[in-house]
Amino acid sequence: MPRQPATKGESKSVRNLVLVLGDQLSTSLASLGAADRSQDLVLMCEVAEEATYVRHHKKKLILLFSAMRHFAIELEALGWRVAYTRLDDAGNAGSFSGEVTRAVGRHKPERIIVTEPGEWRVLEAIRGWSAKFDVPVDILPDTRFISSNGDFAAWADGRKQLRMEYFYRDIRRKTGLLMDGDEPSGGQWNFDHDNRKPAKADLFMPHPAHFQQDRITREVVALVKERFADHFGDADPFWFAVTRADAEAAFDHFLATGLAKFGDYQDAMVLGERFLYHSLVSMYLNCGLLDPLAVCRKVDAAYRAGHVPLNAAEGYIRQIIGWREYVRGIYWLKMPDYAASNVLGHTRALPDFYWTGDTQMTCLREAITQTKEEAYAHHIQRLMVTGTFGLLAGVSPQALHEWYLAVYADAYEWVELPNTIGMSQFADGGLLASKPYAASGAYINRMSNYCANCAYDVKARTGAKACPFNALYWDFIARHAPLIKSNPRMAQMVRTYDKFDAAEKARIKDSAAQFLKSLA
Ligand code: FAD
Ligand code: DLZ
Ligand code: SF4
Repeated sequence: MPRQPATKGESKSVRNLVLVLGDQLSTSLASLGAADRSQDLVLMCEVAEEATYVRHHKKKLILLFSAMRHFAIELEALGWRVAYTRLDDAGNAGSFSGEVTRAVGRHKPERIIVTEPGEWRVLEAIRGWSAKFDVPVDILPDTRFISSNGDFAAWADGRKQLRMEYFYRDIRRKTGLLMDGDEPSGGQWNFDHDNRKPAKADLFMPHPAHFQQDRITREVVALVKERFADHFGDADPFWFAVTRADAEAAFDHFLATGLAKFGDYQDAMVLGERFLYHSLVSMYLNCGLLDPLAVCRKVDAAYRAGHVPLNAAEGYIRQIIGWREYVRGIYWLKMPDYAASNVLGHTRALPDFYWTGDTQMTCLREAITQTKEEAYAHHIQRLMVTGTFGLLAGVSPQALHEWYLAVYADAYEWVELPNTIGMSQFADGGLLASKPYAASGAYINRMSNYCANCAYDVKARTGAKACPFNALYWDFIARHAPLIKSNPRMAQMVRTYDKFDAAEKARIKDSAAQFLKSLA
């Protein structure tokens, strides 16, 4: 049983103060590499401001606070002195700036060292500390990413379109992952055309590894239930990994049970099957318990050993060294203005059912209910169910951004914001996505068995019983035709809409309006 981390650093003199944030739980951190464990003091703090700037899902709070407490113990075992402030400690100042103020007053360090944070908001605060405390502050690059912000800016410079595929190929070359000399393994960079199979409910579905709670986690569960009772989501059952060893075990379990079919079924959705062949490791990668490159090397090795097919290995590695790195590059290239992007001018309030799952639409009810219970939904549920519905209904991208940031255990602004604003809502006008992810109910019907179990008729375009995605989709095409008709991937849909007769167009408009009215 691990012991509790110290709540106060020893009073011995301190040279540098090394601030380690809750999503920096990696021993390879640049700030730790620049510090000296015999003279420097690590500061870690649980603070109310981070827990409440959006009302994070209870499971995310439990994961982070427990993983932070375990990481402090790991650091102490490695010989670091750690000053750890728990959320309920007397005198907790409630914010990073407040806790650093206390630590600077107590220890009078010569310098503060920190690895760059994952959010613009926090970076802005840290940039003010040197003047505020009259102590130099070293902000070091986050070397846990393969591409630095400077590398991405250099890649983006002068390009008209920032397409992920070309960025991804460069990272393949840089890392040697799935490369045979200068050529991609199998002679192709991308096997996505093999990866669009709808899963059948009677396939064998693996389940993610579950972990027992230890004393630290049980205390954190109680703390979060008491302090954050009004936050979205269920605290129980909590079975996530909270240590590096368990996160690695979770990934190894996926490697053995899920990876081989990841490619084939990554876009599939099945009623009652919440995880399918997905890995559920974004929450560990994003808080530092897993190293992205190490994970990809294991996948590469599994392919080379003949344990998994190439379309699975390539599809999986692309998500991590491609999409994950790319969206982070976009975030730091385009912030702070990116957060306010709203090219389509959408302003509708977020429907209440995003918080309750109380809707007759089976696809949305499934995605939202599992989000509430698991703090997890897979990519296609986020993109093509909750995301597409928000897009078609004209919900404010900023309201959706706040929702996605609050409800998932893996959500941090650097990764969530470009996925929501750019990929899902097309609010950046196509910087990130080549077309809006607008689709009628036919897409969900093709990729899932939701529609066969829904109160609405996926084949009907208009009327009270028609799948709401259908009228909303054509209404979206009609509303945004001036903007999207010049997009080669959307022009055909605009032409199809134009061919509908006036009566059908009126029915579409009326059905969409009636449905949206019912949401209010
Ligand atoms: P798998 O399907 O097993 O994929 C493997 C890994 O690839 C993931 O763990 C993740 O690290 C990475 N990955 C896959 N797709 C993406 C992507 N589009 N962007 C970045 N990394 C990706 N991901 C987050 O980590 N945090 C978020 O807050 C987040 N918000 C999202 C919001 C929206 C609207 C959308 C459409 C996607 C969002 N994603 C986010 C991306 C993706 O949905 C999750 O990374 C994925 O569902 C995590 O589940 P998994 O670990 O089982 O992933
Ligand atoms: C997300 C989060 C939460 C909920 N709580 C804390 C915390 O109490 N202490 C901490 O150091 N970090 C926390 N985090 C992660 C930070 O919000 C994250 O480091 C910043 O958003 C920058 O990515
Ligand atoms: Fe969703 Fe429409 Fe299918 Fe119902 S019929 S599950 S609302 S796509």
